[in-house]
Amino acid sequence: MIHTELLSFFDQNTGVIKGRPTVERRLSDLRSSFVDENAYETALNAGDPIIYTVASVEPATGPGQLHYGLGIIMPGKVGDEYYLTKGHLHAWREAAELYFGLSGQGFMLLEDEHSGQSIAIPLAPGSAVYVPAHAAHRTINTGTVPLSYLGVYPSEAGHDYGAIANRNFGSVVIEHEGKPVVVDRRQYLNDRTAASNTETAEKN
Ligand code: S6P
Ligand code: ZN
Repeated sequence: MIHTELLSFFDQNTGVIKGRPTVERRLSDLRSSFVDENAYETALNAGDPIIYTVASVEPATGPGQLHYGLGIIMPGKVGDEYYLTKGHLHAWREAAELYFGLSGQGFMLLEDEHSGQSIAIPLAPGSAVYVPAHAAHRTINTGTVPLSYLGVYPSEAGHDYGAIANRNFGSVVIEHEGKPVVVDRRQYLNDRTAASNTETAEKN
C-alpha cells in the first residue's frame, strides 16, 4: 500500500505538479487545428507563444490503474477562434475520462467518432465533465484568464491524435459579438468565402 505516488501537489496557477513532467504546446505545434489558416500564419509570424501545458502523474500502469493530468490553456484567439488543445481520441477507444474545472472558463468539445455528433459542454470551477468512450475531446479557453483543469483517465487510455489531424472537429468555438458561439466548421468556412467574394465584387 505504501506508494511514492499516492500524493501529488499541483498548482493550478502555474500548471506545475511538483516533481512531475510538463509538456508544452506552442502555436507551432497546433498547425491545422484552427479553422482560419490565414489567421494562423499571421499569428505564427508574430511569434510562437505557449498555448497550453499539461503536467501528468502516472502512479502505476495496468488494468484498473489511473493516470491524471493538469492542463492550463492560455487566453487568446487565432482569428475568431479561441485557443484550444489539439484534441484526441483515446487509443483504447473504450476509455472514458473525467475532467474537473479548476479556474477560468471554457468548453469541452466532445465528438462521437462514429456518428460525428458533437456537443460543447461548459468547463469551469465546480463542474465535472464526463468524456464517454469513443468521444474525441478538445478543451477550449473562452475566457480572459488561463483555464485550468484536471483530467483523470485509465492508465491504458493512450492518445490517438492522427484521426483528429486528418479530419479535425466538425464544430468550432468562435467569438461572435463578444461571446463564444459554437458553429459548424464547414458553415464557418463557407460564410467566410461568401463574405470575401462579396468584398472582392464590391471592390471591382
Ligand atoms: C488525456 C487528457 C488530457 C489531455 C490534455 C491536452 O487523456 O485528455 O490530459 O491530454 O488536455 O490535450 P491534448 O489533446 O493535447 O492531449
Ligand atoms: Zn483524453
